[in-house]
Amino acid sequence: MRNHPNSFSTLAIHHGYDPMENEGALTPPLHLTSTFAFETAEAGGELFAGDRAGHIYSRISNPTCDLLERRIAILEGAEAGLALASGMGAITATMWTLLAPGDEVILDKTLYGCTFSFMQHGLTKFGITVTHVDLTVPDNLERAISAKTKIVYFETPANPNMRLVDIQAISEIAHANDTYVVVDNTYATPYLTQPAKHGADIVLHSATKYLGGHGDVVAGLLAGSEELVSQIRLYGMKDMTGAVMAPFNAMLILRGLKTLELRMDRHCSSAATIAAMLEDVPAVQKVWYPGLDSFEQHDLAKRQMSQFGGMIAFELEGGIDAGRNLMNNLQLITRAVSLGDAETLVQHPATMTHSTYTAEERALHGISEGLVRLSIGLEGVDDVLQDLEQALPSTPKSRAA
Ligand code: 7XF
Repeated sequence: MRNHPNSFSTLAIHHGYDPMENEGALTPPLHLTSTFAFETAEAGGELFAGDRAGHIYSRISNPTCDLLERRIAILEGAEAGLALASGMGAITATMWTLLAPGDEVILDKTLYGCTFSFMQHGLTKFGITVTHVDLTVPDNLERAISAKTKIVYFETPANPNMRLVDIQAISEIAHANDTYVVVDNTYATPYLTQPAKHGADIVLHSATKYLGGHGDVVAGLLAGSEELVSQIRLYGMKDMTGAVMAPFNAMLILRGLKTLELRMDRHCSSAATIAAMLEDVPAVQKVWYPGLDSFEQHDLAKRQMSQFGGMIAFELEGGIDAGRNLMNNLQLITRAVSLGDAETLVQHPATMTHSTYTAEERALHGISEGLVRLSIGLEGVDDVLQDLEQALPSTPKSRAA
């Protein structure tokens, strides 16, 4: 096996695959098959009983998905991985597996809109209590956690307002209370933060975003211990949601992972440049980017992230109307939801990704109505800067000709 376990990119490109075991094919084969033949009737029975290793049916496992699962596990520093149909598939399969009526889930205040909706309106229909706690202050968890609490769940950085949660501090409190920690690592990716190494039990992703990286696939991934991941595979994914990843999509994510490190370096350096420019514009009221000295949790960002990511949130003087004007004035930057693509994308959370919250809920959960979200892409940074500058109400002093 040509494994060089020290480098992120080397693992992302080589781990778990040897061309010489596959007729020399450089690119792993795409196993487009729904079902797998059994050598004998007895062998089929043994596979079902779990007494023999192998594949049965692609709603349980598939060799192309299996390679991707091994790659996300090693990149996250976890024992096992699981490939699912979407980020929401990863989230729902995890929750349906670990929870039972009577349990409580403690959530951070800010979550992606559909995650919030699933927890708030979905889980609560089935006798599960959902409690939102400001997890940016770990002591708040200490006060809120009880014998009923089964899972502590959060995003870091959170979509859309970039708040960070101290994974290690939260995990210590949760584990002292026999509670699982589930972290949505979509914004950071394992290249910037490996939550399992800070104590998270399950790390999950919308692989639609940076991991795929090209805006051509909807997919989800998760990683954790063999035991938990196997439970989620055989229950949450196989029976409760059926949210299985298609082998073709696994191939696209495997391809995306090969360049994750390169792409993230570019996303991060361009975002840092653009965040600094925005902060310099008089019409910009506030910029949220973990790499800025002005970012409230900058110290935690430096401890927990190797770089500060490709996402920026900001608010203009004049709130939502000014934000909409800016969005409509952009010529290169594309008005679209999703993130982590090669194209720089802009969207308005209150009316788009976070419109699943009511206005009152957004106020309670720290999602301001005027917030504009940028996903910085891979274009030449000067072109992105220029587009923002021509669309903003006034040119920043430091870049004025
Ligand atoms: O099911 P999906 O692959 O779309 O992933 C859901 C999801 C889970 N966690 C985070 C942190 C996410 O950002 C997402 C999807 N967010 C997109 C966005 O915020 O633009 C969805 C477009 S409405």
